[in-house]
Amino acid sequence: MNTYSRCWLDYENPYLKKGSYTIFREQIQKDIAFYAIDPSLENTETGRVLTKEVGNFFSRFFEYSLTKVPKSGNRTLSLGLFSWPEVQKLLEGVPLPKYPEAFMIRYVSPEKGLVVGAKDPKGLVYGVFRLFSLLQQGISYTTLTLIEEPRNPLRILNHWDNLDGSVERGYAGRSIFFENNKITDDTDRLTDYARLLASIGINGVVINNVNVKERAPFLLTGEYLPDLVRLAQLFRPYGVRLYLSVNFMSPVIVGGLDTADPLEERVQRWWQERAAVLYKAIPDFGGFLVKADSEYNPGPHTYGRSQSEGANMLARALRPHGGLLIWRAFVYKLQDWRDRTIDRARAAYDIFHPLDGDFDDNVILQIKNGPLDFQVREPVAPLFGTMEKTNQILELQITQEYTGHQIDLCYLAPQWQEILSFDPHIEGKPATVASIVSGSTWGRPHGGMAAVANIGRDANWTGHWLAQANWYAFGRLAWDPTLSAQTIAQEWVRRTLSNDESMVNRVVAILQKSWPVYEKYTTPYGLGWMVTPGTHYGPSPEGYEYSIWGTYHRATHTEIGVDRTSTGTGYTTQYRPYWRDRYDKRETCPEELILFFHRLPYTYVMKNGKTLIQNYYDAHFEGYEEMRALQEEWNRLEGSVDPVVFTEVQQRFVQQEENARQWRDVINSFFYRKSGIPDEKGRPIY
Ligand code: GCV
Repeated sequence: MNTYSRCWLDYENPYLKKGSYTIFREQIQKDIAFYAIDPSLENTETGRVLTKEVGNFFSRFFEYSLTKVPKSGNRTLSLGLFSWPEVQKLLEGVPLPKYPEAFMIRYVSPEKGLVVGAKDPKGLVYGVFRLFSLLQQGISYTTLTLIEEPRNPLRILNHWDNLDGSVERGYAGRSIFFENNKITDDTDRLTDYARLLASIGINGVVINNVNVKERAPFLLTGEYLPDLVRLAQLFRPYGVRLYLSVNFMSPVIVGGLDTADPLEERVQRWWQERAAVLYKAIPDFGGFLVKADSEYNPGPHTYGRSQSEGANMLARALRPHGGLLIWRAFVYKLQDWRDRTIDRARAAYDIFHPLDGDFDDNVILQIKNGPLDFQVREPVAPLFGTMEKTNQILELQITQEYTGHQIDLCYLAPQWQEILSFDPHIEGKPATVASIVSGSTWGRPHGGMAAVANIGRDANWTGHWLAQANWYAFGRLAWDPTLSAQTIAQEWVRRTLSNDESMVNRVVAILQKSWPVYEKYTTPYGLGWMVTPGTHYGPSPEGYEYSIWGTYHRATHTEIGVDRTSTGTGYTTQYRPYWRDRYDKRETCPEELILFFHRLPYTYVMKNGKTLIQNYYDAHFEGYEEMRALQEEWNRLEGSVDPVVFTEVQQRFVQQEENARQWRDVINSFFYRKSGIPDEKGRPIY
């Protein structure tokens, strides 16, 4: 009996073994009876992992075992590096991918069998998991020639886990890594975690919160080293590198120095020594992630130094060991709400854009998708189109801080897809956020995607069962940002809930509608920030209005929103002219973001001929009804999915209904009470 879910790697899930499964199984049993592994991997961790995975998959999913043979041949699954002559023989004449982590899967013939070849051991692990994914979905392999390589070099999860076991913005139970200021030793679960990551191509994990507080700075000391070594060893065969968040003040907090000034030699030496100790113990340690000069976390500004001076100092300590320094661009000042000269949305660009070209080559700037903070919808951060000489990582949030706490359903891949495909309109250079962060637009050596994990110790890992799809989707998009949210959802449902075609379509439809529905009953048109302060769940229209956080809508009885145009706060001038001009004008500004960029009267007439306030009322009434329709559609799936999954999701929908009703009525009442304008349709407003 499993105490926790194997998610999309549950090869015994009976709901996946229905319909055409039996025919498929008979076929594969005829076609594949043996397996062979590259002898150069025989005594390596990768070799052991592959052997285990092959055994596990065939015995549990297809319910028969493959016999190990020394070489490729009749009815054999051959697994090896491109350097293995057996693989070369099987892939003769086929152009092989050249990049690290790439793999190739090919069914050669019944006599020669199926081959997974790769450039390096990591690629081979990815290839094997990919093959199993295809087989699990019942995809025909007899004409298969598949070459894949990741578009992003870095595909990293950020855990906001604290050493006491709590998780900041975590909605899935306690940390899988920490408890009582110790690193946990639940090897089985952590190994399954690493397997799940490898199976979707994630190659790095930052295990601790970017707010490095209480005991967390001590992760850098000898005290935790043996446990970090243990974690790194556990991750290594799955191609996952370990990273740590560090506190910029560490030299003072744990080093006994009286300063953390990046230009002080003693400080530099301290970091160099810490890095050397870490790398001696963990040669493939990934590097540091830093939140500095942000939300009470000190940084170089404390000493009058710039962000690049701070980042480069740390990067130079890591550089001799091949380490990376990931520096967050989430830097802004807390403010007095009375002060209208400050617009928080401007902060990252104002601080970092002048530093383009100043960062060392092993520094990567990690930029949140939008200029504020993971709202249900924000424009894409302007730094993405304007930092030509800086490595960049896109930071997304899988954990649903502002999108329903994994109580409300919100499949985020459609949002991420929009962000990744955004074209910043760089003059003379076709580009998207995806191509920029991958490094390809400007030929940067490093780049990729990171996301704040939604994972905890709950039996289903993510609180809401369907929130597993967000974890899954992040990995798949980081591997290939051109995949569609719909395709990923289909894949996830087929591997997790049911392989029945009509079930797949119905669950995918629920997932695909969930983000737009959540947006409608919360804060559409780019308004954001009407959440309950602190928790960020449920409505509180003026909760952030008179606070220090710089997130205001400044509603009066006639109008609402912040004027961020060229003649307002000037935020739009941070974009390339194409977008600046479009965002500047009400007529050309995309309506889904209009209240992000413009301050509008409630009576402003929108493209559909209705006023802004009427659209707001309609969105909330409709959003609630649409949420109810998703709930009812789920209720109709009883009997077609695992009963535990069915019931637990059903319970979440009950909570979501209450939340959606609350949002609808609180927001509508707020608008009505401010404006005195009634709903044209006379629906109840309080
Ligand atoms: C980890 C928001 C969240 C904080 C988070 C911060 C960040 O402000 O509410 O919990 O801190 O973002 O991204 O650093």
